Amino acid sequence: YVFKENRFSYEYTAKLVKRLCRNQSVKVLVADDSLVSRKFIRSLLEQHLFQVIEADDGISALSTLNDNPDIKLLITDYNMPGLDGFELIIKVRERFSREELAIIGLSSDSDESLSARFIKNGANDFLQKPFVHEEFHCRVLNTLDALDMVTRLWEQANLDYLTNVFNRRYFFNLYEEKLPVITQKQGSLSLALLDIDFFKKVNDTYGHDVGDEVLIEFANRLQQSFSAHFTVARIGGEEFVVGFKGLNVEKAYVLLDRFRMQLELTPFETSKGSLNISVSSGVAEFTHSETIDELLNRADQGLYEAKDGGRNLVCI
Ligand code: GH3
Ligand code: MG
Ligand code: MG
Ligand code: MG
Repeated sequence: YVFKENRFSYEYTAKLVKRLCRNQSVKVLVADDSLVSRKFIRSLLEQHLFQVIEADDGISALSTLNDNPDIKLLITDYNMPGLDGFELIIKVRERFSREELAIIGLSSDSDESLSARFIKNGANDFLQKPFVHEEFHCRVLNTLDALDMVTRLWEQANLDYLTNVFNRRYFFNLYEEKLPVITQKQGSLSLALLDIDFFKKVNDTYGHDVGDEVLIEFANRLQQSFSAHFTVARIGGEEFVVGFKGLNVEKAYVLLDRFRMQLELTPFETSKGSLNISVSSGVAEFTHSETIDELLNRADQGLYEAKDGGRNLVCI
C-alpha cells in the first residue's frame, strides 16, 4: 500500500503505522446477504487489520450490534431480505448516534437517489458497488478519523487535563440535566465535596510538580473507589465531587468514611518520597426542589464543618 502510493516519507509511514495500530482495536460489522460480497469486503478490511464481524441480513446485524456495543463501524448493503439497509439504519440510529457508531451504506442498485437517502437516514457515507478498492479504503478511514476527532474533542471538553477524571463543565452539565429526571423518578442522590487537607503545604514543601503527582494519585484512588457506579469530577484545584446517584446520605457517608480511612492509612508514593495525605468531605442529600448550586452549597457547609472540626473527617 505504501509503495503503491509512492510517498514513502517518514511522516506518511508514521501516520499509516499509527492508523494500523488503531484499526486493530476497531470492530467493523459487515451486513450483506451475499456471501461473496461479505467475504470480499472482509478481505479489504482485513488488509487494514480491522476486526471484522459478519451478518447475513438486517435482523441479525441489529442483534449483533446490541450484543457488541463496542462495534465502531457498520457497513451495510441496501437490498437484503427481512430488514433492508434503510430499515436497519433507522433502527440502529434509535440506539446509536453518529458519534458513537459510523455507518457506510453500499448498494449495487442503479437508483441515483440512494446515496442521498442513505445519508439522510443516518449513514455517515455511501458507496456505489462496484467500487475502486482505494475509494473504499479512503471512505472507511475518513469516516473513522471523523469519529476519532469527535471523541478527542469531547474528551478535551469534558475531562480534566491533569487527572483525567470528569471536569467542572461535565459535572454541571450532567446534573443540570439529571436533577429534573431524578426528581421525576423520585430517585435519590447524594453529593459529596472532597477537599485535600493542607494541600498548599505539599506545594510549598515539595514543589508544584509533586502537588500535581498527589492530585493525580488522589483522582486515581477516587476513581478506583467510586467510578464504577458513581460520577467523579474535579471541580477546582484540589476539590473533587462524587455524585452518589441512588444513595441516601447515610449510605454515601459510609462509603466516604471508608475512603477517608483508606487514604489516611495508605501513604502516597511521589518522586520526593512517600507522603501522608488526608481528605475532608461534606455530603448532602438532594431534596427535590433545589438546584445543583444549592445542593453543592449544602455539601460545602459539611466540608466547612469537617475542616473546622480538625480535618480528616466526613460531615453531613
Ligand atoms: P485546607 O486543609 O484548608 O483545604 O488547606 P489547603 O492548603 O488544602 O487549601 P488552600 O485552598 O489554601 O490551598 C489549595 C492550593 O491548591 C492552592 C493552589 O496553589 C493549589 N492548587 C490549585 N490547583 C493546583 C494544581 O493544579 N496543581 C497544584 N500542584 N496545585 C494546585
Ligand atoms: Mg443484497
Ligand atoms: Mg480547597
Ligand atoms: Mg484543601
